[in-house]
Amino acid sequence: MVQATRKFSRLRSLGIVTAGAAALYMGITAYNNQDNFYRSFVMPVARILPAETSHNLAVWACKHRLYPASDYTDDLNLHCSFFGRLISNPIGIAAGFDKNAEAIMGLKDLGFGFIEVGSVTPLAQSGNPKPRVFRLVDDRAIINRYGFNSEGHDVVLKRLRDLRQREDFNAIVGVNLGRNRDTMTPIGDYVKGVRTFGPVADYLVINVSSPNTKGLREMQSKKELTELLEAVNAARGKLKVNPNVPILLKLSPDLERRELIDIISVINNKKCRVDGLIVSNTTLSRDNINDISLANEAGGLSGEPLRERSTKMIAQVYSLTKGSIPIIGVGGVASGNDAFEKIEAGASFVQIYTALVYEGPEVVERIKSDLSMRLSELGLANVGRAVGSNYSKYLP
Ligand SMILES: Cc1cc2nc3c(=O)[nH]c(=O)nc-3n(C[C@H](O)[C@H](O)[C@H](O)COP(=O)(O)O)c2cc1C
Ligand SMILES: *[C@@H]1O[C@H](CO)[C@@H](O)[C@H](O)[C@H]1NC(C)=O
Ligand SMILES: *[C@@H]1O[C@H](CO)[C@@H](O)[C@H](O)[C@H]1NC(C)=O
Ligand SMILES: CC(=O)N[C@H]1CO[C@H](CO)[C@@H](O)[C@@H]1O
Repeated sequence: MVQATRKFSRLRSLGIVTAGAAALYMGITAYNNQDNFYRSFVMPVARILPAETSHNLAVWACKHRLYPASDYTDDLNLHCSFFGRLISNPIGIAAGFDKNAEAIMGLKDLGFGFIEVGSVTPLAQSGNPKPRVFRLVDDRAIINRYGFNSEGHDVVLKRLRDLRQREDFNAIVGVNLGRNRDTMTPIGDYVKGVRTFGPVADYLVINVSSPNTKGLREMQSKKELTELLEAVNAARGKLKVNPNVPILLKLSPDLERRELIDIISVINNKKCRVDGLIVSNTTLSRDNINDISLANEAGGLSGEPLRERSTKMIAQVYSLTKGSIPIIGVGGVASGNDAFEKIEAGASFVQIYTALVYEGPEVVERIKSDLSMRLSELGLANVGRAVGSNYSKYLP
């Protein structure tokens, strides 16, 4: 037993050293442009490590800009307007990768058109006990129950301010706002988030992710959402700097159609207006999972098993809003085709997270070039032309 433990711990430290070396090596091989380097070398090494350690290592590598900067030039057909700002492509990194805004420049190097950091909670909090992240490798999926570990507003605000001072800063950065676990004033936490990050963010995100236990509570939740959105809108209106910062609402893929209709009726109310919707967060469902040993882990599921569910929900939201509110589509996107499906279902922009873990940083370039080619083949001059172009295909 002791023997085995010692062996395991030696293996683990070896893994950490090797993966660290691999991260460094990636910087060195930048110029060799080795295609499957990540999939054939880094990923197998990283797999030895606990999922959270690899995540931290990946953030660390981005922070120190060890990944080779992408030399792919975004085709003109990918250029688009993002809430009034021009971005060179519609592919972003989803919330939860760079929770504390440490790796923005490195993520920009990978070729993302926009970057979402967070979720950030007002006070620092450590989240759930470990282990709390699980790789379902054969399913190309992740289950996480981080529980919103965050360094808190002050630390993240300082990082964003410092970043904006830099001469070479040119990224579009959204901040995903969280609430503290033990807060007595959830709405107050989001209001604080708006006040703190409104002036330094290109957009803000709040979540209505947690699906209700139906029935009685529905009226209640409609009222709560109204209060929340009125409060954050009012807080934004009072900002001296950036009072028009876009506010986006991130939705759970587990909402029922009736709940979706309720949410949309709330945001149609002028005082509760939001500028965009993010569809979707992780799911609590365990459909389409092969790895039954991990399927019972509590937490939100992301990656391939979430893909279709999220695309269908995008189509529903698009049809309910008649395309009047931009949608960021997220959930299981790992290829140009996956991104195109989200777009034809109604998304104006697309985010990824889990695919980065399985495919490596090169996936960003691959998604962009395949998407661009697809648009050309279809004779579409710009990605905007494809938005919602076939949403009914994804409706029930
Ligand atoms: C490890 C992990 C942590 C996440 N943390 C957050 C978070 O803090 N806030 C949030 O809004 N979404 C979070 N997400 C959800 C992602 O932003 C995204 O909505 C979801 O993973 C679906 O996209 P994907 O299938 O491309 O990963 C997290 C996802 C993962 C895998
Ligand atoms: C996302 O979904 C998970 C469960 O799937 C939930 O715990 C979490 O609060 C949701 N919201 C955000 C912002 O991640
Ligand atoms: C919608 O998708 C279907 C099935 O893939 C395809 O046959 C059809 O041409 C598409 N329509 C448009 C307008 O893109
Ligand atoms: C990050 C964060 O604050 N997530 C919250 C999303 O909304 C649900 C329901 O209000 C909360 O339980 C989560 O903590």
